[in-house]
Amino acid sequence: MKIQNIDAYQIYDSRGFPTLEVELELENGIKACGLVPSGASTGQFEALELRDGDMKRFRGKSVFKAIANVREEIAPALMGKSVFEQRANDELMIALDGTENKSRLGANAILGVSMAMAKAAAIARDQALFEYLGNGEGNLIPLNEIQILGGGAHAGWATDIQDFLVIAVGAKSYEETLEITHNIYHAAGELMKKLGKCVGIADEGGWWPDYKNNEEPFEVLLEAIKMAGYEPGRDVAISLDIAASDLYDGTNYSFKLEGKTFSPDEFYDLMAAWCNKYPIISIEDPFADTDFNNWKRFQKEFGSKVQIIGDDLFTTNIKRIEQGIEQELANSVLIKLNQIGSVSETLDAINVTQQAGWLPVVSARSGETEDAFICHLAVATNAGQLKVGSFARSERQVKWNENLRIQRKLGAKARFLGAELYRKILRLD
Ligand code: 2PG
Ligand code: MG
Repeated sequence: MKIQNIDAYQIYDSRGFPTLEVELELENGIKACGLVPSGASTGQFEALELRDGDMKRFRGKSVFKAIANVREEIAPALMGKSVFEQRANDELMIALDGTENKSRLGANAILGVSMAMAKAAAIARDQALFEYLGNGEGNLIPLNEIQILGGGAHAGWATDIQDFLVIAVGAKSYEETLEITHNIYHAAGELMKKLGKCVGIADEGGWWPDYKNNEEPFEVLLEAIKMAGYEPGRDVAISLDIAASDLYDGTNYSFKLEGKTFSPDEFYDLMAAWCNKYPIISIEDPFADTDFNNWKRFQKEFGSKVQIIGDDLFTTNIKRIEQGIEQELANSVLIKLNQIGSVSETLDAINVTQQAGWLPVVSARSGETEDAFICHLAVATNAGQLKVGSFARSERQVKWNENLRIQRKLGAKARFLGAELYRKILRLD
């Protein structure tokens, strides 16, 4: 089944920023689209998102060059190739780009084509995307990590910490995780509004808080969990994305909200104190992407109690993940398609993570689209966990809802492990 045509055009993400949609057509007329997400707290080691930088158009954020690269360079190179040769076609685009970080053609251009190709191939095989990507082996419905309060780069630095999330560790089914999260999200909103602490909605749908320090949100989370009728730690655990690279200047960490500066040792102590004080099951980017000493020490001390996720640390980059595994920097990897820029490399990143006995967490970006590709990716690879921001707004809900559809399609074959999957890396008792 040959690729007959590839086109791209500018669409807009959940922040209203330009991104691109790629439409790929097969010789039999089948068409599929790949919609590219975009981050705000991006890691320095991510593949390059090509933007035009013309301040007269979309404040520099238009993607017309990436679109031209799809039309003028990628499309002619892939014309007539088999759509089922995902890896060879991805490699061809990577070679055509010729740079280490996809900076010539743009990771956004390459990823849009790569995603559209996988979707078109699945349709051509008359399979769901998760079946095609996983060769029929994927059947694990992920446990979700859901944001209740947003901060950092997603909420005008209302808090220095980026994500305050919950994980319904006591849930026995995917539906139950959604019900629990729904109840907590609304309990937290009501509580914060009553106290005058909610000033809006952050980029990923969580509440935009107004607090004086970074610890007050923990109290709200605990209170909201209890108000909703659950026991913190037993039914519902806390998860954090510190996004600490944003807080680090190469020497020290700082909290703008509190006007405090921390040496790396002091910041370590703070992260350790929070993990000891609160029912935290998962923590992402507790340290900067270059602060390997702290990562190593933290994994040694907390790696059997807490899921320690590298996001900016690894940027879905196989070489960086392998380095992390070798040096025992963490026990989990956040997986984002556009950090690396092709479907094949993302599948490889998940595979390397799982081979090491670590847990992958498939993730959306803060700038999302109506595409639910990541749900299929998570189920196809039996990744086990999904992070998609909060439990509100359609660019988020489209993902939570897609999991319900995938589960229906799998029928009796669908599995849900919930918090049991943490037994792979943590001593839960
Ligand atoms: C993150 C993501 C999603 P962004 O840091 O994990 O929450 O944010 O897409 O802005 O990098
Ligand atoms: Mg992150």
